[in-house]
Amino acid sequence: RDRGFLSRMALNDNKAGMEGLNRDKINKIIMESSKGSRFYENELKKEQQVNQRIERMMLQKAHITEQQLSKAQAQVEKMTSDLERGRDLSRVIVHVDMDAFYAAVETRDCPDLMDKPMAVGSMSMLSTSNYHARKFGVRAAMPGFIAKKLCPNLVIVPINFDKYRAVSAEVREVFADYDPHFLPMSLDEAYLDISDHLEQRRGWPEALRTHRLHTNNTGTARGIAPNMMLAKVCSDKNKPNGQYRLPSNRQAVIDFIQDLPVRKISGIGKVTEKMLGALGITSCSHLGQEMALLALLFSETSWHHFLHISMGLGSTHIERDGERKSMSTERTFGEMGALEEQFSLCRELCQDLAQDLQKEALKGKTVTLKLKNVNFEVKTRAWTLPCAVATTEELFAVAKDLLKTEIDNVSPQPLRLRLMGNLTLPSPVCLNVVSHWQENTLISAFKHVVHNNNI
Ligand code: DCP
Ligand code: MG
Repeated sequence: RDRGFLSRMALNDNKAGMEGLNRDKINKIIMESSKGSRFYENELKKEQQVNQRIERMMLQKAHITEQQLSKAQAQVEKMTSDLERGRDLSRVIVHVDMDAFYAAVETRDCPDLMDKPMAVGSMSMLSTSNYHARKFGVRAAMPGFIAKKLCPNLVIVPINFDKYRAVSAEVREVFADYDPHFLPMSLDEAYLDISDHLEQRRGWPEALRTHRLHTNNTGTARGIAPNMMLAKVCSDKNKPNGQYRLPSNRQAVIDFIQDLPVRKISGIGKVTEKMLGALGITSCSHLGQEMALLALLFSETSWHHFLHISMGLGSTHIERDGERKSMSTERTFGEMGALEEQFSLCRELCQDLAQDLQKEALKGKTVTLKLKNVNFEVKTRAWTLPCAVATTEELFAVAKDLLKTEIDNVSPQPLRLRLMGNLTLPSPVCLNVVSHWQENTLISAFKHVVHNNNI
């Protein structure tokens, strides 16, 4: 799949609704439109770094002895049988993920969009696209101007975050009926443990067993499985508007995982996919077969993770309030104009963070602001307060100062990005407000990713 000399830039079709596309044609357009941009240059740099990592890994592999391999094999086998003994198939975990979330909300408000290829965002960046648009290769994190080349009839609707937040709140009310401790992962995604609910409803009369809310225009995919890792894969399987239930028995889990591409697993991104690919590993069953080698080449955390995946194991316990260590949400924005806009965005992130903190009755002491500059270099600035805070104003008071310091640091001239159509962007393209709960424990991270394709 890594054709073309810059595979990182190639269409990422690891997304529902993007199967069977003409990748070569789409990639040609993406490459031609991106070449020379800072984004492209940075991707090129990252690609070279990954290639070097792979070279080092292959060199290391060449020096592995039979003895090392059999020792590692014994270690893997021991761990496999320990993990097998701990396999828990008793929980029913649901992963819910809205279909084309922002696009679905916009379509609810403008039904004419239903049959048109459409995306939400701007000419500089798209946040998502509907399933029609995906057939053209148009997807989230792609600049709108490239999307327009792939699909000239694409309708681009500007982002309206307040609206998505309101829909999300409605949906979360429904989740709470099934699992009051559900774990929201982003506005459109959550894990629920419905085991207790299923137990309770056994005693309910038939009429009560249908939810009071009937379907609306917003499609939803659900994945039901014995653990979180599998449920996440299952919800993606029958997208859009589908459900997939993986039965709670060991054989079904093993069969399910066999031919599953590693990239389908949450946490395995394009870099890991490429490194594993270099070792001939593309499916989860390959992972299982090569565990000894992986134990020698990867860190302990990584190979333990791989082993869990290859056995179809995942978390069966959704972290409850208070034990919660981290939450994050990702938003893609295109343009940020003036300074005021950066500050108001910063405040918005603080507001999101405050809402989530308050929902879980948590507070944080350290506010971290993460910034990415035009050259895609990441900076993190943090400030620890004497006592824990939780409100928007408290968080913003700190985040604002951190942001201001960074903006002042690039003076006299604020860094400017050029964009298509002579749009001018200020420097930070990525904002991350993170709050820590107790010492060094991350409880909340707000990722705000803004790509810049300043052609
Ligand atoms: N989002 C974003 N930037 C990204 C990815 C997503 O701003 N790089 C936003 C827009 C999406 C929402 O988050 O509508 C949910 O993300 P998903 O990855 O679940 O994507 P969708 O819900 O749009 O599509 P799918 O049907 O594949 O779930
Ligand atoms: Mg979704």
